[in-house]
Amino acid sequence: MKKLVSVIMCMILVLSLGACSQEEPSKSDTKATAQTKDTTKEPAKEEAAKVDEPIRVGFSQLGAESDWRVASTVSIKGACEEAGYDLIFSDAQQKQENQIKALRSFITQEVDVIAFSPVVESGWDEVLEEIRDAGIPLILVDRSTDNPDDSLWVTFMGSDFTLEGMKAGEWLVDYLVANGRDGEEINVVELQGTVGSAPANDRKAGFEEAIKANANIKITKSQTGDFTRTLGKEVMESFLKSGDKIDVLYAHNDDMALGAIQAIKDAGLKPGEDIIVIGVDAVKGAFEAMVAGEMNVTVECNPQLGPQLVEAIEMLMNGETLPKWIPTIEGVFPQETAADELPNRQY
Ligand code: GYE
Repeated sequence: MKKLVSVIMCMILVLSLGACSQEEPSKSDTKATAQTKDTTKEPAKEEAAKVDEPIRVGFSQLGAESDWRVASTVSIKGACEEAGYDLIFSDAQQKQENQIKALRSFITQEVDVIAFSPVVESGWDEVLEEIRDAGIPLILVDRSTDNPDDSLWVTFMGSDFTLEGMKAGEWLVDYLVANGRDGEEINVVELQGTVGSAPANDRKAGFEEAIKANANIKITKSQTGDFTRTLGKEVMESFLKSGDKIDVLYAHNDDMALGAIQAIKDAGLKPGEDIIVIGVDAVKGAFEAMVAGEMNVTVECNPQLGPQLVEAIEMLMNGETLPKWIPTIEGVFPQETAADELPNRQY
């Protein structure tokens, strides 16, 4: 496929510039600029046959730990299928070593494009270089890495997790003021996402930044629940068992918040009233909990990245240059908006 794009690019260059290199085009040629985009209009007969060869995409998903993740997988598989791609999909079950294995197998299979959602931020340097050396374009989906060399990937598409954390913290500050509780000692317990992951690191930092001017709001306990409902419940149970005063739960995703809501109820308390519950993701379950009055707010994080991924792959295959970051646009949904919004939620 990429060879074809390059051949077509050359054909156009012959027409427009009267010259074309006979050299074997390299895979990175697919990253050339957009001026050759219309060249596919009238391909020669044998080239037309190759146009039909499906684009081969290797996608390494990090797991299936939350409703968000499941929705993201559905979106990616659906969009790739609709685009007619040959998708090689691999689920790493939250294990970095499984992702590295999958990435190496995509290199061996010489796919046209590799896309992946890194489970944690660190530890990818070697495999990212192997992908670059193989000349396969790489797209980071949903989570980024801490490697400072952004020439290793074509684009990162996903959310601003720091901003999401800030929105959660700002909502809390405003909510306390609106309810006449500003100045009151407020103890927040935090359920962190997967240790070392970009959304856990950044949602923590963003929230802390947003509350830091309010000395009365303190994070008194903070532990990972690995983004799962089961651990969210277990960790919240242990927080509650300590007997310390808890005013607010800030969970880095809705699944952990929903698990914690169960723990709060089991302890004979009213989630959403006795303890303010803040989540992130805006999955359907959070809206149901808000309608039931058991959760106070969720900050949106959009998992429907499939169509964006396909759009990026098409641009790449057409030789267009992609922006280094394709950010996702997201909102905040407080409890009072939940009943109206619930019917619109697709995941
Ligand atoms: O918030 C959480 C999931 O990386 C943005 O991962 C994603 C996060 C999402 O497990 O629910």
